[in-house]
Amino acid sequence: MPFTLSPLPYAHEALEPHIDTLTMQIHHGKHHQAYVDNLNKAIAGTPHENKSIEQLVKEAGSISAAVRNNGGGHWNHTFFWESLAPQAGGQPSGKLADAINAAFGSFTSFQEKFAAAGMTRFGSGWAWLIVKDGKLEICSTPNQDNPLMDIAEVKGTPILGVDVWEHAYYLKYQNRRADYLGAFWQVINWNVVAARFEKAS
Ligand code: MN3
Repeated sequence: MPFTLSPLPYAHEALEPHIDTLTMQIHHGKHHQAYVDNLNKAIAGTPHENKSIEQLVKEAGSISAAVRNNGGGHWNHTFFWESLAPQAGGQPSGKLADAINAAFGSFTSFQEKFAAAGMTRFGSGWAWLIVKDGKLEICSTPNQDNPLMDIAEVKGTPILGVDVWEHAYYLKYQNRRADYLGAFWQVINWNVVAARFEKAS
């Protein structure tokens, strides 16, 4: 099988109390595992077997719905786990902080706009901070789509993303997506986001 689920880069309970242990166990061990398993089934015996996950995602417009949804699910969740850390949060510094201030006016204004993108994504999807033409932008995508996909409404290089599917927050926050999005700021690994920004700029 070409794709495998990597272990989380921290313990399941490491993001407590912001993201609870049971949610992390089910989200990573069941949901993400299912995207990997279904992706492997969907590409078995096809020319897609030899492609990287990045290649598959970029070709989303010309691959089957099963490969698009599960390939997107695999890429998005891997990216999401790597964006988080215990004892994290706070604010970015350096060039990333400057770029956020230039694009959105202030860190607080960026937080408001990013949360609004997550809140207004109807149903399941993701909110993203991307680099597009050298500048930062906020956008959102439905289902397991992402801004790398050729079919994305707004295309760019993601440097931060938040999963707003109910499975990401329902056990702890129930219908309170806004509370989950508020807690998300406490677990962002800005070092990782800054490194992605450097690479994308
Ligand atoms: Mn998810």
